[in-house]
Amino acid sequence: VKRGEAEVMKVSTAQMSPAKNPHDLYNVDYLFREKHRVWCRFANGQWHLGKIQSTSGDIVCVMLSSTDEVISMDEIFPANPDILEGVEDLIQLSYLNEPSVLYNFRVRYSQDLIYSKAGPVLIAVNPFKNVQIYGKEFLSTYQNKALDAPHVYAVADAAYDEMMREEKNQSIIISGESGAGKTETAKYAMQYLEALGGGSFGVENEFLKTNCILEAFGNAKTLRNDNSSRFGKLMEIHFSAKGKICGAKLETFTLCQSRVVQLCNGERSYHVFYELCAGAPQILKERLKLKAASEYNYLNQSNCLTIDRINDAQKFHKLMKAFNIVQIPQEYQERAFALLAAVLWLGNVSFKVVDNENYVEVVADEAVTNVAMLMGCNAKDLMVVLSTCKLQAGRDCIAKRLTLRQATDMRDSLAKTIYASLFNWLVEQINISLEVGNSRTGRSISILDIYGFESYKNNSFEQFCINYANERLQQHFNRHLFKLEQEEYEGDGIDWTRVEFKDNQECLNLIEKKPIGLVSLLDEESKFPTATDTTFANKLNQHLRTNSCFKGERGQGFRVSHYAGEVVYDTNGFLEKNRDPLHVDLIQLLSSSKCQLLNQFSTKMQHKSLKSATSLDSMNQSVITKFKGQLFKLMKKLEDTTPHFIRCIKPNSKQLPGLYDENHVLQQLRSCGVLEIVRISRSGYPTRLTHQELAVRYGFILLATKFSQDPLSTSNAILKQYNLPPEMYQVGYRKIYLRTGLIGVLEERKKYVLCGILGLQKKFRGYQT
Ligand code: AOV
Ligand code: MG
Repeated sequence: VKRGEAEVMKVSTAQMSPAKNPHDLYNVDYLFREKHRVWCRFANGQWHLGKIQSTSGDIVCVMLSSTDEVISMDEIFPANPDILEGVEDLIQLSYLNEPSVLYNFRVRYSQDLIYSKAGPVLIAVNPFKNVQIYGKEFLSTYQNKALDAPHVYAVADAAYDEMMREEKNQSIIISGESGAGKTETAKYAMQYLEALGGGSFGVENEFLKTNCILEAFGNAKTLRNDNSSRFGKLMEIHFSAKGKICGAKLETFTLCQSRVVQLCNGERSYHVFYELCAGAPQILKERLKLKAASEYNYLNQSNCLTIDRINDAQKFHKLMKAFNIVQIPQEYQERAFALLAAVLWLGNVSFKVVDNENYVEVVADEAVTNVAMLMGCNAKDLMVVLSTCKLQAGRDCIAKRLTLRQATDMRDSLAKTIYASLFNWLVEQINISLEVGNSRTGRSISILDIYGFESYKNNSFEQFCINYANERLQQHFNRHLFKLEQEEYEGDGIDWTRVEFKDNQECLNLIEKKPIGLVSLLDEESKFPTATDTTFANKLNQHLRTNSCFKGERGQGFRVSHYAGEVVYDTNGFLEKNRDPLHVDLIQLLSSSKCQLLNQFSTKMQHKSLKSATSLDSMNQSVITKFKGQLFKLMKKLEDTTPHFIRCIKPNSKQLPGLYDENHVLQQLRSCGVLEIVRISRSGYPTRLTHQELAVRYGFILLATKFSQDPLSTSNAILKQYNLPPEMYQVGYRKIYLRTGLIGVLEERKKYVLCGILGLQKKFRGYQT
């Protein structure tokens, strides 16, 4: 095809038939007659604009303007007129199809318009650079409602208004794949609410600072995102009757612990370790026996110690400031840093084999003495705990030496336990400082930011948990945007053509179904001491084969078709990570420590292990079951709120500005059903009034005789009286449903009618006098 030449394409007219999408209102004849602009998909998957020249049978001749390549083409879609280029809401597009939507986002993205609407959902395309659309000026513009362009501020504003008006708890639910921009978006939402509701209680200064602490301890560089959240968080902000922030509550979900001890190449452990090594003042460094990050095995195993454009030392100073604002006492800050140093030194503890059965002893070097010093423990006790396990033999307790593998596991287990306890302790401290005074329901906004969907070459237990959480969240999204909406129309008997959407129930069944779902089978297998990752993989294959979202893989893998794409998991380590045993010896060691924090941690753990021992459900302690419980609790909480959805889109996988990878974007738009959402909202009825509400607000126009026993007929009569076009509303059994904008028309006409009546009354009174 030469530039500007007409190309004859073999396109079957069936492919272009309007039946492809009844809502697109396009018609092949019309397209051809009008020399319509169309999108043509080339073999490489890219879309190009062209103009239809003529048709003959199923052959269509299209003029292309942008390529010199020879291509074969097999699909065309109508393009929107120029005037609709880069619209704010996809609802405005005349032709709703993938290339048009992709193009619309591309046009906006190239102008730094990163936010758009897809009906009720805000779409945020990550700019990977600073865009001048935040800060004081924009905050006040949105507060004064002087601007209504799509923005995260507008979403926060709508949530706030609705909360104040309806006295109903709201939620802002942010989703998207890893690195798409959820955490940043959540911070901007918090910033807006802080500006709007700040003032009286002083808490608002604190809750933004909590992000700095949480990110230091809970975020890390992964291959997908330099600042990837490894935990989920729900920030619930409470407001007073006057709409001022009066407190906040932070809830966090499972932190990936294995990152503390084990890293993939090119990834980092939690930021705080590098920040501490780089930024601690000299005195602190000496006290904690700190060295450079490169000296620690836990940090230097992945060939990645720094992040481009990030100054870890500076970040450490910010962290210390945030600690002060959140009012964590100086002595506790130091204890926390000492424990971080202890974790680092633990990674350097080594073992030597002492007999020919591979049993080991701890090497008595600076690493182990430093750990003992930093933990406030006796060095000998520590060495015993790390290299032996206690066995009960009759009345006696004997110590059995551990093998190298067992001892390393024990050491890593201690490091992970300390780190996870420290993280939970920090969350508690933050909550104390944000404490909600006098909270009542109905006046809160919760912002949800979890770890995004992940798919790597090698996916393990962590990815499974993360993707499971995203699958649940996707269902919440589907329920609200597709299911509930359409069920209401259908249940109320109005004329409605169902819009199909990609339901993910089958995948959730695969994971959650009892007694044979992934979670149950994992728990069952974790109980067998002799089970291995291979027996687990076999078990899955044997029981789950019939689920269409599951496929066994050769070796010890399995494949799951998630809503956002297929992921191949490697069962290696699943059982061990799921068991996550609490070693009694470790708990004892912590309770013997002189460090108050470690004592607190051990008391908590003892409490937990006691609880699980007395619990009927012996698998109470399994990581995945706990995770599932947390997720269910979260979903229940969200169900009691009015949701506002934000979908973040990652425009490229290189984390680069200005790069818009169409295929990557398309895959994300498909996985969350953006086109379907727009279709539903376009043909849907966003305003709903019960018949009673309609009668109270607008019924005065009817003569008393027209009021019928049947509320449905009364509503029909009222609407007729206002002379509204019938295609703009529907009357259901319980409610009437109005298309976008119709409520405004009704209000206008009501005013007009009222003015008329008032005028008449005046006249009438004039005659009387
Ligand atoms: P995520 O939360 O969705 O990933 P982040 O919010 O951490 O993603 O965003 C990743 C990076 O994208 C940030 O560090 C910024 O550099 C950039 N970014 C995102 N949003 C914006 C914005 N509005 N303006 C400028 N830069 C932005 V994960 O936590 O990995 O699922 O687990
Ligand atoms: Mg994040």
